[in-house]
Amino acid sequence: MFSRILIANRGEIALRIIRAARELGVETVCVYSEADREGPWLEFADRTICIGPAPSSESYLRIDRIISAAEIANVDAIHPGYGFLAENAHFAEVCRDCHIEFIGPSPEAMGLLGDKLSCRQMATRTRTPIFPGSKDPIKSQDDAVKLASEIGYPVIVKASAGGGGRGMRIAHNEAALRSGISAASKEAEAAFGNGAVYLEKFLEDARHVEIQVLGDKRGNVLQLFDRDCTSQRRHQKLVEEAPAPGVDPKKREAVAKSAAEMIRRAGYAGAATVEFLMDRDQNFYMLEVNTRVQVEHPVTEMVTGIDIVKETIRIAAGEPLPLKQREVTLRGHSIECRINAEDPDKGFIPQPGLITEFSPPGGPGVRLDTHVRAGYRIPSAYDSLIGKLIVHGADREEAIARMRGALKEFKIAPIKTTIPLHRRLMDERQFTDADFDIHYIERLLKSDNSDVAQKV
Ligand code: MV4
Repeated sequence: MFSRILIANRGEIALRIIRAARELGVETVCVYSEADREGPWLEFADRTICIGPAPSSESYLRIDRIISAAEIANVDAIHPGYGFLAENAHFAEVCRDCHIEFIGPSPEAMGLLGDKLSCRQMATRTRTPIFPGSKDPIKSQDDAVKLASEIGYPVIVKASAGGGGRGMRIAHNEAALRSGISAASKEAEAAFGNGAVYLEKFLEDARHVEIQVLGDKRGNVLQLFDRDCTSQRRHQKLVEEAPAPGVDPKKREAVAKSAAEMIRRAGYAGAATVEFLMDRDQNFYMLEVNTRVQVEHPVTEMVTGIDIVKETIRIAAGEPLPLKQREVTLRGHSIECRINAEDPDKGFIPQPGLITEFSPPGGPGVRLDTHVRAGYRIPSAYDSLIGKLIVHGADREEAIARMRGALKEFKIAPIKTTIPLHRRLMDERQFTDADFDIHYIERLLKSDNSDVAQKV
């Protein structure tokens, strides 16, 4: 096992990694920016090193500064968490060149699965279901028009190097397809330095279901079943749960098995998430693979009993996965609400500032992953996630009841948060019946605004 690791991240995930490392007897070194000087998580690290000013481009994204800190502190490995440099294959390569273990996949595996087209090819080889569409980048508008007429409109143009909803264009006809291709390609070239785009059949309403996978350095993989992340707004997830409600167990098993095989074939070590859309008839279509630990990993930990963050460290140190697939079983149901310092009544505008009151909830089956406490000032330079409230219950009904109670107890003041929105969601029939799709939250918020407009 490693003696010491560096955590190239901040906030709740930095604290989550500190906790995992501590249990493994591994020392932690946290790098931080000037805006995070008072970050409560830093108290729990064995050593802290300032790497620059507040903007992440001058601190958490600076490979040179992070590597310098790693050399100074003499660490064995770097954990990137999520966001920042977590999916940067160049960073993983620099770590390797510097003989520092990157806690995550090799740059090769990251490249293979991070590129959407090569990921689709990998899916084809392992019979993981995908949308009908391109095998290779679009060569010309005419070729794309021909393919679109084969698969049928609507279609979606996506950037091969993109992800998380950037660089996409929906086309309902030939004219829109032609302009969509050049727009998406230009955008992808500017954003990722790679203008390759491809075509898929577009599915209008669906649920977002993803499979958690772990791979070790000996070619073993485990699938840890699925999560539903359908409740989202503008590609920001609000609520996640495990297992995905209403999925047929045989279907779940088959999709998860194919997802795990994809990860194994990529020679992947670490935590990976294979994202799917699921239609009303429970047909799955692979969207992309996230090559990192995800924000919503706790719901999977709660239903499988596996500490995913601890495993990422063990795997990077060369240790084998602790279980066989048949020993991975699902127990109960878990739900996570993302608590953001944002005002949902004002278009989710961020609410940086001083927190004077912070009363966390408690009781059986309640977990709070947060770096926040009373007296903490939320900086404006980073994303507004201040914590994740996670519950576990014997079934979905009990989990929802627990979440309701925990949200009732949870008090944060004076800044606005997403807590009141979550309280409301837990009472919405569409949520409690899991009768939702990826546009559900936006529709719900829109109906509020039109009510207001009518009153005015
Ligand atoms: C799609 C799609 C419909 N059809 N692909 C959005 C983010 C990126 N991961 C892929 N995305 C989508 N791809 C096809 N062929 C709809 C979306 C999509 C979406 C997917 C998951 C969660 C939320 C979403 C919100 C809007 C669009």
